[in-house]
Amino acid sequence: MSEEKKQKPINFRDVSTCESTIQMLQKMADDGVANAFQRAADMKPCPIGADSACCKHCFMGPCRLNAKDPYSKVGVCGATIDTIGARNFARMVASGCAAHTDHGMGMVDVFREVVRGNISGYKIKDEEKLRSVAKSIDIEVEGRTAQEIATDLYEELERTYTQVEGEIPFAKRVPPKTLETWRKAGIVPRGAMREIMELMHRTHIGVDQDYENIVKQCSRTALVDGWGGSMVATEISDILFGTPKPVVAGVNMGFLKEDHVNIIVHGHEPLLFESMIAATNDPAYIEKAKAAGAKGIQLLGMCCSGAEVLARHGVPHAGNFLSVEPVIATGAVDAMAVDVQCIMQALSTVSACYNTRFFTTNPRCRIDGAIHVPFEEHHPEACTNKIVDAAIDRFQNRTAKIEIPRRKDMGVHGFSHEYINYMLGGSFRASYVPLNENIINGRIRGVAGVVGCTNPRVKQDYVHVELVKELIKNNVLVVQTGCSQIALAKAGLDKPDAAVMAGDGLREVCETVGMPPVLSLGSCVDNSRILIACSEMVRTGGLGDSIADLPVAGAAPEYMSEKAICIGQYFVASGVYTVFGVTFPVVEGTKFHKLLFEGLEEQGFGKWGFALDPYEMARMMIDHIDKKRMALGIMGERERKLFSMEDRRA
Ligand code: SF4
Ligand code: MSK
Repeated sequence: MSEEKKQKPINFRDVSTCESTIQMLQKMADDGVANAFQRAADMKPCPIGADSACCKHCFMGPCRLNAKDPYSKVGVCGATIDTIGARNFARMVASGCAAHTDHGMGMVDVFREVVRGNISGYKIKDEEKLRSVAKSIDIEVEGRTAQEIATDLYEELERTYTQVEGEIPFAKRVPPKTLETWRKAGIVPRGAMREIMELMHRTHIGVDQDYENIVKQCSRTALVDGWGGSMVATEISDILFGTPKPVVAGVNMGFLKEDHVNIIVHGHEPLLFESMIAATNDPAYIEKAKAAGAKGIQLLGMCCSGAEVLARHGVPHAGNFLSVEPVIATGAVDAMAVDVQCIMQALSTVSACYNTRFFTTNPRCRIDGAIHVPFEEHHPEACTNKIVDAAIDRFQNRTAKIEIPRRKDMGVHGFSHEYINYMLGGSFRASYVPLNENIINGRIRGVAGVVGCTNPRVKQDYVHVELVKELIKNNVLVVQTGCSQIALAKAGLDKPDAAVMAGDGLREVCETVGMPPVLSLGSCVDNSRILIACSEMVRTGGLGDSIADLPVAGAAPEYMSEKAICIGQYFVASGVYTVFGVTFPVVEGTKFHKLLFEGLEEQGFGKWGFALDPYEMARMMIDHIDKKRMALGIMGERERKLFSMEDRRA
């Protein structure tokens, strides 16, 4: 339970702004249970690794270069800091892309079996979405049955993963000028397997040793994630489980109920969660829970699994990545079931400390100490029934002391790129015209995507929340995914009345439409919704010919995963200025760094940025938006409102 070695004392208020997490961190400390914040304080990050100045791609090394004097040395094979940096970065992109595309390919597998009638537990729920996705890639829809269209669609979308030559299907959704830039650079993705394989090959010892050439394959691989694997995952999930529409839903640990059997699902794929919803609503199980002395069964989500069902069904969300260990310390979690990605190994230990039944369900993700119950789409109930049974049993035999933080935050979630149409245009003239018009007339200065994880190397939620407040104050409409949106939901910014915190122009638009200034779009794979929204803005007109012309910017201020690096690279390659916080894994002052932070923009793409301070990050994003407005000739006279120190204190 406790860690024997001496721990660095930490003040929990210095590491998180989430009141519930802070309360539970205190409880964990009192109970002698370790947590990620404490481990981060005790683990000094290796500076050479953090800067990517170390290569271990062969056994003549590992070779460590000096980040302070990067050109003073080369590796044993002669690799320069630019080659080493680019190869390390490329492998992060490959890993992130593999995670999302494996998820997406799994969704196509399920979709195919549903269409063929081999899986009966799921069905096509959103036929309108099926037709619109098919139409977007030139599949004939007129006069055809859903079955016929769906058959063509899964066959076509499989190419996203397996195709060896040609362009991926969703390349058809890319604005022509953006696509032309990709074609000129030779980076239109073929298929995910091919791109990841080639990137891994090229970063092997003795292959691609030209950082500019490596970056091209980085972009190609990242693009097959954003416009491929992730986009397919989002679209198939919408077709099978419904396209999200705004729903009032709750976030925070206060949604755990002491007198209920509490089950949390954590991870990324929607399948396990959708089946858990069915199991926990089964009258037989509700009766069983009651017979065990509970008032019912409370299902909650965490991380991106939670974000998927928060958006689609309004299932309450218990917290983002760094709250996953603390929530178990409530003692009220009877079972936690996980699938893939962002599952800390320590959850197994923490669960054991509080007698929470901890289940892995995916063959790709097994954890020492967890109970493994395989989830099979053909018989999902075989898995979910075991989890619910175990949760009821644990409820009946609870031994852990229960302390549930009281905080509950209600807000509006589930904005899809389709809904943005209806919301701004109304059902009779649904389109992006009103959004573009409001950008052109200056009420909305631009659009920012603020996304990504939380990371114990920075104060949890703080950078997300301060950055977003600063952006909306400056009339920048914010769209969100992943753990970031949960941070903002806890801060109350995803409610329509948060419009009072926005600048006058954005506030007027929000109040007219009745929308919040911060729109939650879903999970990490749903960043693809932001790409489609950008395409729609270009297609609608008045804001340039390519995504690179748009007054938009992106940020992942507290990221921690390689998936985030891949997401960042696909936004950059699509034309978006993308600013990351925490640390940037490339040595500053190198040619490779200069290419990412300046050179790519000169070639017609977006570019990377880095800042730790949320206000500096906001300034960089707003400056970029203004630069684009200036180039479009829509700058106009406007006064920038940055918070004074006094405002911030207040
Ligand atoms: Fe060193 Fe080159 Fe081997 Fe990397 S590939 S470990 S730089 S010798
Ligand atoms: S869950 S990738 S911590 S956003 Fe997608 Fe959150 Fe980051 Fe995982």
